[in-house]
Amino acid sequence: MRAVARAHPNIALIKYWGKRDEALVLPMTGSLSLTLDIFPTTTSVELDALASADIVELGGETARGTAAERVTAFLDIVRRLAGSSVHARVSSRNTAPTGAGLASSAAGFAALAVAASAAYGLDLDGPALSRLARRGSGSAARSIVPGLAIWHEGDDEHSYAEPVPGPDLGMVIATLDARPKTVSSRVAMRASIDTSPFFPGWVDSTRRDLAEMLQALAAGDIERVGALTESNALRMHGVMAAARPPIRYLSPQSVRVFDLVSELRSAGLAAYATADAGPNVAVLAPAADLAAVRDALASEVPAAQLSVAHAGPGARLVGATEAAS
Ligand code: 2P0
Repeated sequence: MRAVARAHPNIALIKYWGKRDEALVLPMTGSLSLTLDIFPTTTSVELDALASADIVELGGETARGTAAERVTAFLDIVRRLAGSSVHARVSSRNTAPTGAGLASSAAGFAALAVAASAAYGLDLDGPALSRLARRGSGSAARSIVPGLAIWHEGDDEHSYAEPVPGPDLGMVIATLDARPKTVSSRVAMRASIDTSPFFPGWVDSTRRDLAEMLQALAAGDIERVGALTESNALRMHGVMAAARPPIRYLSPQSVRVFDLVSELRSAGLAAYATADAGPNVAVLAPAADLAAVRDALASEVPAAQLSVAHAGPGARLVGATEAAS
């Protein structure tokens, strides 16, 4: 069987930073994100009864080392669920600019979860797909879901993402530095748990932020949604700044964008900044204001590559699943 799936990246408004269980990828807290409509990843999975190992191709090149091992470990989970020992050919293509900090592992493992489960004949509903995607990369659990998504903390059975209603929000992604990061988020999360004295405070305050965010979204209170988004991101960066040795992903240019976004607010635009495990900044705004935010940033930070994103679709099969020829 062969199946092809497509998924989009997501950016968290309330961040996932720290695992309670590394093997099952269970988060310390819930998180909440917006799946975007730009930079999709398309992945095909084809079963090959004659192959003696999985064959993994990423961006047209044969994957080796950790990247290939993560895909094979993920397929092992799918095979266990399907009661199969057949290997697969996986081919995945990512459209985000390399190193854009656009959670390509989220889109990648969400697309792989949908394609692999279909190819192996599993019939999984949304929560089951999200639980499966989570095993590949935590944030992938959220890219299964369209638009606003909450990923619940909890045990293996209950830790999945599901849609959350809310206002029509989008993001302007400011890519400031496309070089790959030197510390992976997986390693940085572990260092934060092990050495940052602020980590317990992060867990408590993020749980409160998440509850408050759900109320603000339900009320359509964009100012509250934005203020929580910006504050939660800076708290995450504060937690890792307090690790030993310290971890800092934000660059002087990132900080400059946070300042510019604050100036945009003074000028009357509802714009709020967030940043993940890298120097690039995502600016949250009502969908109707995204073009104005992009134009304002374009004149102030001409070196940044700016991409406008609206709420995007959840991971899904593209075309019919078919018997391999
Ligand atoms: C997030 N990040 O909520 C946070 C904010 C980065 C900063 O989820 O170890 O690639 O594969 O579960 O999902 C990035 O972490 O980590 C991430 P793993 P993942 O979007």
